Amino acid sequence: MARCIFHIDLDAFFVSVEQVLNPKLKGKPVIVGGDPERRGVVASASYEARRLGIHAGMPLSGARHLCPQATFIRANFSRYRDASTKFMEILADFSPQIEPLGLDEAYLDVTGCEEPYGSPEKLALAIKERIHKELKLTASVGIATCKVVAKIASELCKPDGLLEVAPGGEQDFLNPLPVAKLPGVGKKTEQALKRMDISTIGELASVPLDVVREQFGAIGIVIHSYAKGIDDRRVEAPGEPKSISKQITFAKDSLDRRLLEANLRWVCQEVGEELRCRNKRAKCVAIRLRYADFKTITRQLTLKEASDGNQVIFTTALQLLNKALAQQRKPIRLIGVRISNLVGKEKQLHMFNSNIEKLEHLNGAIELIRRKYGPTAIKMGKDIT
Ligand code: TTP
Ligand code: MG
Repeated sequence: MARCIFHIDLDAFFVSVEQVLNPKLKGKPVIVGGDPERRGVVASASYEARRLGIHAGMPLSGARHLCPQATFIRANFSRYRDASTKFMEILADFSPQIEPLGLDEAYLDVTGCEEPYGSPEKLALAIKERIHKELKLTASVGIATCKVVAKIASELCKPDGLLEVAPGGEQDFLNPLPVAKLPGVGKKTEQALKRMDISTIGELASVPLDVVREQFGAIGIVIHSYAKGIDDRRVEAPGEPKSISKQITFAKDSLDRRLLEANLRWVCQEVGEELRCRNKRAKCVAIRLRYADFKTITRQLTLKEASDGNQVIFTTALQLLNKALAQQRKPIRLIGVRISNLVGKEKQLHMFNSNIEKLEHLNGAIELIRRKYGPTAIKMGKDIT
C-alpha cells in the first residue's frame, strides 16, 4: 500500500511568532535576527521583506540597506520554543508517527489516518486549521508517498499552501524542477551536475545510475533515486531505536546444541518482549556468534512480514544458527540476537493463520506472568537453563 506522508513547515516562523504578539506588524517587512547595529544575520524574514530580496543568512546590514523601513527584531528563542512545542503537540494529535525536524517543521506518516477526514487533503486542512486557530500561525503542507517529494511540495506551495502529489505522479512533478531542490544537492554538486549538462531533476533521473555513481559515489545513488521520486526512508521519531539486541557470553565456550538453542531462545524472548513494549514489529532478524578465537560473525534474514512474535524471531534465529553451525564447527563463547528494521504495530489481520494469533496471545500471557511473578516464573518449552 502506498504511504501517505505529510511535510509540514510553519511560514516565516520567527517573524510570524513576533507578529502574533504584535499584530501591527502583520503584512509588513519584518526581520528577526541579531542586533542590526552589530554583525548579525537574518534568521527569518516576512514574505513582504523577501519580495525586496531579503533572505535568511544575509547580513543584517545588507537587509537594512535593502529595506531601511523594515522592522528589525532581536530573536527571542524561548518564545519560538514554546510555539514549537505546541505545534508538535497539535501534529501528534493527528498521527503517532511524527518526525520533528528543527523547531518549525515535521514529517508525519498519516497512512490510514486520513480515512475519518475523507481524503489526505481534508486531513491536511484540518491540521492547518488547528494550527491557525490555536497558534494563529500558518503552515504549508506537502503531501506525497515519500519524504523527499512531500518536502519539495511543501516548499513549493509556501506560504499558507497545500500541495498534494498524487501516487504515481512523482516523476511528472519532479521532472521540471531544478536539481538544487533535491536534498543532498548542494552548491558543489549542482555545479558538477551542470558541467554534465544536467540542470533539472528530470535530466538527472534519466542519466544511467552507473554514471551518477561513478561521479558522486554513495550520495550519487541517493540523489538519483530521489530524482526518480523513490525514497524509502521511514518517518521516525528521533531517538527511537533502530534495532534491539541482546547477547549472552557463556562461562565456558561450548558447541552443545541444546545449550546454544536454549540461550538463543532466551535472548529472543528478551528482545521480543522489548519489541512489544515499544509497540513495534521487526522485519529483520540477525544472530551474532563469537567463537573461542574471538572471531565474530553476523548472519541475518529479512522476514516476509514484520513480526513481534517470539516464535517467529526464535525460529528465524535458529535457522540462522543451524546454518552457521553447519558451516563452522568451532566452540562458541557468545551468542546474540539483533532485530532491526522496526516498524509500527499496525498490521493486517492473520485471516488465514490463526496459529500466529494464538501464539501472540500466548506471548502476551507469558509476559504478564513474568512481569507479575518474575522472569523465571514461566518459560517456553525446550528451555534447559
Ligand atoms: P525555515 O523554515 O527555513 O524558515 P522560515 O520558517 O522563517 O520561513 P519559511 O519556512 O516560510 O520559508 O526556518 C525556521 C526558523 O529557523 C526561522 O524562522 C528562523 C530559523 N532560522 C535561522 O535562525 N537561521 C537560518 O538560516 C534559517 C534558514 C532559519
Ligand atoms: Mg518555516
